[in-house]
Amino acid sequence: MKRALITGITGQDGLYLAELLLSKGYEVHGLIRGQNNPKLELVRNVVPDVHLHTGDLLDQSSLTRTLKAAAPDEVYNLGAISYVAYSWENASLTSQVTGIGVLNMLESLRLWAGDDLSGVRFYQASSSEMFGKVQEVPQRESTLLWPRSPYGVSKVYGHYMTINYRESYAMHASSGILFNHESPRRGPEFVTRKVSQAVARIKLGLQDDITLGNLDAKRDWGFAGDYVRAMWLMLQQDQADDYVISTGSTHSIRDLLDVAFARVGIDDWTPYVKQDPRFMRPAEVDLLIGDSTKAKEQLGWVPEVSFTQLVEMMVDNDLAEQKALARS
Ligand code: NDP
Ligand code: GDR
Repeated sequence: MKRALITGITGQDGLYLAELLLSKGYEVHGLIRGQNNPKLELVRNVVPDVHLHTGDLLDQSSLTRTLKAAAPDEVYNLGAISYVAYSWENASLTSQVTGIGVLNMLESLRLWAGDDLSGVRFYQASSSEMFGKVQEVPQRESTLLWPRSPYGVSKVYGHYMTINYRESYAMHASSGILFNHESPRRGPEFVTRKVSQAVARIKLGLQDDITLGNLDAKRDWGFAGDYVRAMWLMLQQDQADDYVISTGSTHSIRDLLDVAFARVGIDDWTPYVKQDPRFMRPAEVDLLIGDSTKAKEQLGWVPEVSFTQLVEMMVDNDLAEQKALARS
């Protein structure tokens, strides 16, 4: 039985990945931080078979201790401060967790495994946010990185540190450059979930409107369940490498509003949507669209859920969730 360790187990991707690995017969370990993590109950409900270890990416000895206890064949480093807007307000902390946290994990792996790193494989959660200011359309593995947020800069650090450990120590360390991926488990601070929750509440008469920032930014949105499959596939290859994971289609926030409101029978959303500079960013990533040809050819990976299916899935889930909340 293979063993895997997931950091960021309480997050959207951590839960989907844990479900996937358990379904494949893995023994799954998760790193959980904090004295009384509010997501602990969720993890225990969704994936009760996961073994949890207390630790933090900022506390290297907790990582080394966790590696000793879990003895993983595969490590998926998903833990991060992942909300881009927050990263300007907490730039130093974001750099520590999202950037240096990767180094802490890589060093812990080296300390734990010693000179022979052949028994362990590492996945780093890199991001399309590293592309930032548009240099090439669509973006692929070779596209110049030009991050536009403290989060993006931190991810570039983690990305190159992963490559550096692969080249320096012959580590099986891969980086997935994942474009935005969403699901009913997406945090409510991200725009897709903010919209799907608001649309459900507006439909049910629980909320009057929604206030957003930039409606013109374009993102390549996919389904998180599809994307965790790509993470696993990367660690099953003979050689470690870096892969862009994306759908190859891009949509604006306006397109997102079109599909989400249409799902509840509202064709004109303009009366329900307000804009506030509070939700604008100091620097924006205007256009993301990925070319995942390499992942298709080498991993056999293709996304299965379309943009419309994804948004409708999220709105339907929030309608059911809000109805249940209103009843209780
Ligand atoms: P989430 O924000 O849902 O989850 C982030 C996870 O990181 C949480 O489990 C959180 O735990 C954990 N975490 C935060 N700080 C620390 C810390 N100091 N030590 C250990 N763990 C910590 O993110 P997603 O699931 O959406 O994303 C997973 C990874 O993929 C992240 O690294 C993200 O940056 C990256 N990514 C995500 C994309 C997306 O579109 N979803 C696209 C590209 C990359 P806690 O509950 O304790 O806060
Ligand atoms: P992003 O996701 O920054 O791409 O990072 P987010 O959903 O936060 O923003 C997407 C776009 O929507 C615009 N926007 C708003 N965003 C939020 N959150 N709230 C609003 O009210 C709002 N109005 C407009 C933003 O300006 C932006 O252009 C996500 C995260 O998961 C990262 O961790 C990951 O690395 C990248 O995706 C790929």
